Amino acid sequence: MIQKYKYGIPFETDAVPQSIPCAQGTPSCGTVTADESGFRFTCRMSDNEAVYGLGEALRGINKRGGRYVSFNTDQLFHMEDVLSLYASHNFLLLAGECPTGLFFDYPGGLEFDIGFTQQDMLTVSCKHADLYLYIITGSSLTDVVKQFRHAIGRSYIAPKWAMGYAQSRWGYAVPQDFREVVDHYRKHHIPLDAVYMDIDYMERFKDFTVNQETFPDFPAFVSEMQERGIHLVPIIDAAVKAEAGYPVCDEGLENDFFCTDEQGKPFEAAVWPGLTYLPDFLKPEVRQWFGEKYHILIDQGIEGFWNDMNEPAIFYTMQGMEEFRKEMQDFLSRPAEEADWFRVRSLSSGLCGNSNYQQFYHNLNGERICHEQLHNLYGYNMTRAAGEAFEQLCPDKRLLLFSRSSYIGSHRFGGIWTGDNASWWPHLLLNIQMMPSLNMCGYLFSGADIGGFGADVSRDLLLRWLAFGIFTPLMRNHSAKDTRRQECFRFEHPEDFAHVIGVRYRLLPYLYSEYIKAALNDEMYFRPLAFDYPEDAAAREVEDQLMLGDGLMIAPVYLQNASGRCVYLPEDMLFVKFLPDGTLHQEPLSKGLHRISAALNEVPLFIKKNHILPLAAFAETVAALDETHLELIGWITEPTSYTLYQDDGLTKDYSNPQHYLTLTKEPAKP
Ligand code: MIG
Repeated sequence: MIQKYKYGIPFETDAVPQSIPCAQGTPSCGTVTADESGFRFTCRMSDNEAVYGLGEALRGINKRGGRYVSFNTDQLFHMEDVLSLYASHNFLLLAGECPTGLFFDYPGGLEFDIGFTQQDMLTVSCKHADLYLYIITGSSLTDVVKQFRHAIGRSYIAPKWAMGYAQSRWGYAVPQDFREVVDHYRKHHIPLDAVYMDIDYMERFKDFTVNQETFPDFPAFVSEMQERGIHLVPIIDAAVKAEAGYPVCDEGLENDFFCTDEQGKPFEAAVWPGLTYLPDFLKPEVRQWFGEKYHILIDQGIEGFWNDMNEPAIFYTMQGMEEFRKEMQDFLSRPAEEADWFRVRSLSSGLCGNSNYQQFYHNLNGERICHEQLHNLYGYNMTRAAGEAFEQLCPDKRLLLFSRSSYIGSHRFGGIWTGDNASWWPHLLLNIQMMPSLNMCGYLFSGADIGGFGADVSRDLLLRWLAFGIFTPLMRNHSAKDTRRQECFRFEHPEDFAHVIGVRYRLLPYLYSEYIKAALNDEMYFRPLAFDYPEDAAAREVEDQLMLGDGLMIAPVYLQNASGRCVYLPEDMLFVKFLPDGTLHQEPLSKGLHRISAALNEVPLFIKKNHILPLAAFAETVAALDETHLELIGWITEPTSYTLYQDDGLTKDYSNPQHYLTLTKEPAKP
């Protein structure tokens, strides 16, 4: 059951398209105070009551014991004590006696204190008491999530090719950079379906342009890549370069499509292109206008995009620079003082700070609203602009779309990647822990930068990360400029990488089937063990293993120099290891604790007893997969079946019964 409570005058975020009448009275769970001083929800938690949710947030699967702030931030350092990442996924799931979901539909900064200040207290608070609170109760954690997911609407579905392995790197600039990547991948028979284009393909970082000097015939280059089985996926940044004669800028100015400053003039902020304007994506007409621009690249053969910098990220404003210069002049005009160092340091880092969000406005239905109050909706509405436009531009075709910033609601239009992580071992674990939380909030097509974005990767970290990344719907290796080159072929024994990535393709019939079914049925693709085994106290505390779809459990190795790990089996399972020679190690294991070994070039997974895992033969692209000949593996003691979803991977005829195949397997004769 979902109950919706209204406080003050909420902004309509469209996070919940399902119409739910507002309940009267006070919520059945917790205590609310809502007045001029703000909004505050408090609720006592019982000992050991786990709290799940928050989607893209730091720390473990169980969020208890921490603080979190929903305030979308271009966050370069994902450390344990950082409170905000790029997203606001204000959904919590209390795993007490009666599983309860809470969704705070509030577009500004929102704070969660989940037993941090006081161990048994949950407090959620914000400055303005204008919001909707949804309280969802159900028979189980899974049931609550399903109801919530149903209310927020069906998750975006990516084309199948987008589940192939992809290589990306900030710095690829000229055709040769892309050709080199593809040449090496093909030479070493490491599967590859896509190469991402970061900002350097554009003409001076102008959205919807392609640098004509470096790509004189872009459509020809796109089709050259397509002929080699490669999809190019360009980036689009939120901000539009302020430059007379650049059509996107001119049109935006003519039509008042940009956010404005205090004086009502288009607000200027600097990002990669230099000074830019910020499209006011909260206006439907701006979404339509900006969304249609994607056709410029679609017409040249492009089938997918990633939207970046849409928190929105701001490096500085001219006003901020002016103040900075004044301070510097004052500093230079007199002898140095001890405190100067601290002042100068905070001055320059403060330029890109959150104070910028108070300085510009959205103009909606004749009302001027300060950006800060609607801040968390910006990236959502950029994704929505593209998603809505794709429905118009190519109604029958799935395009790839994912974003950096998000708010619940954007999951209907695109996926997300989890931003600028680093090549640190703990970020591999973070990736594992974040995935089920994202699924709770509707983000199924998602993944982290495999190998880590910042810092220098090591070969073993990349291999271990890939051995987890093969399970995430978005499987992309991406890294920052000036870090160690991270393409698989740069390391010793590329055949090990070919093998590990190859397992993704062997599993793809199952992974794709589970991904689509999860989207169509409002289910989670990745689940914490606690969801499937709520009565099992040991399973409830597992933070480094995940259930995946119908019959799988995964337990990735995420520590350096480990030749294996301990795994808790909540029931009897078949331990399967994909060995580098292409064969499988299969070993039935009984419920309980086990220590398994897994070399760097091996991929371990577990299949629940009496469940089937279909496997395809190795292929180098999704298009080359032979899905008519599937090997069925499993520890089968009774006749067992599996419903496999298969379609063309590109159109949207999801409900066609012909897409559902029943695979059956009989126990082996003694
Ligand atoms: O200020 O486009 O998260 O994936 O490579 C950095 C360059 C801007 C941030 C993205 C990252 C991307 C980078 N971008």
